[in-house]
Amino acid sequence: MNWPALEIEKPLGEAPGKDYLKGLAAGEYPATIFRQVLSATECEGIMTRLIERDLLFDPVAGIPEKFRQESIPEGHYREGNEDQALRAWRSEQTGTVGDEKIRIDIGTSLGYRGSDREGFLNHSAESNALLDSIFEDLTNPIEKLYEHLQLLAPTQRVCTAVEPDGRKYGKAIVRAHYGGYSYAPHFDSVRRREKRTDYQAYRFEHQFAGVLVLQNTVLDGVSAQCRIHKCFWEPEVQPYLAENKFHEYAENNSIANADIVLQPGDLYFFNTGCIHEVPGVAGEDARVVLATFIGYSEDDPEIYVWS
Ligand SMILES: O=C(O)CCC(=O)C(=O)O
Ligand SMILES: [Fe+2]
Repeated sequence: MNWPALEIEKPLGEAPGKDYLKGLAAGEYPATIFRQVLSATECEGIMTRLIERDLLFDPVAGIPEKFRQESIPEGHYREGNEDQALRAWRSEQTGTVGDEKIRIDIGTSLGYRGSDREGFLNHSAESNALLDSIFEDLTNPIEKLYEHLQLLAPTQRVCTAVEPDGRKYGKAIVRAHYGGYSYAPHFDSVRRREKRTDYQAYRFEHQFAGVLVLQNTVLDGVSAQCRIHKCFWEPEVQPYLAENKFHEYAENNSIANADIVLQPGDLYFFNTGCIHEVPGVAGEDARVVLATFIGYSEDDPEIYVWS
C-alpha cells in the first residue's frame, strides 16, 4: 500500500507541468511537495510581523480575550445560501478542554462566509488589502505559493478567483491553530460539499489545496502533520465522517494513507476531494499555515486560487 508523495525539485526536469496536476487530480499520489520555498528565517520574520500587528498572539502569555472571540470552531462551514453553520464532523470535545483550541483566520474563508455573497466579496476585498500590507518588506508567502503552482501548470494561468463583475475572492488565508486544534477526517469541495452553484469557483472539476507551513507545533518530538487517505469522498463515506468513524472504515477497507511531513517553509499541494485530516498536537506554539484552495480542470485555461 505504497502511496508516496511527489517531492518536486527545482528547476523542474524535462517533463514539467501539466501532468503534475493531472496526477494530483487522479489521485496518483497524495501530494506534491516543494521544500523550503521560504527559509526558516523568513518564516520567523513573518511570524514576528503577524504578532507585532496584533493579528496573532504569542501563547506564552495566555490567550487574549479578543482572540477567544474571533476563534473559528472546529469543522464549521456553510452550505449554499444557508446562514446556519454546519459541522463537518462531530466534536469529541466539550466544555473547558475545547476552549483552549483556538483557530485564528487572517483572511476570508469561502467555506465559512460564502453563504452571504455580498458579505463574502466585501470581506474578501478588505482581506486582500490587509494581506498586501502585512508582508511589506518581507518575502511575500502568497506570491511564493502562486509562483510554485504556476510552475506545475505552465500552459494555464494561475490567478485569484474572480466573479464576472471583477470582484475577487480572498487570495489566501493565514490560519493559526493553537492548543492542538485539529481537523478530523473530511473533504473540501465547493461543488460537492458546499454546493456553491452561484460562484465561478463551482465550474472546476477538481479542487486542490495549497498550504505553506509558516510555523510548526511540536510535542514530544511529534509535529502536527496532514494525513491524506487514498479515498475520494463519495456519499457512501459520509456517514463515517459524520460519526467520526472514518478510521474504522479505512482499516476495514485497507485504504492507504500518507503522512505529509513538513518543516516551516515547506509548501504542499493536495487533492481536497481525498479524505484528509490534521491530528492536533497541543505543543507550546501554534501551527500556522498560509492556506489556499485551487480550482482545476484539465481543459480550462485558468486555475483559480481562493481561500
Ligand atoms: O492545514 C492543513 O495542512 C490542511 C487543513 C485543511 O484540511 C483545511 O483547511 O481544510
Ligand atoms: Fe481540508
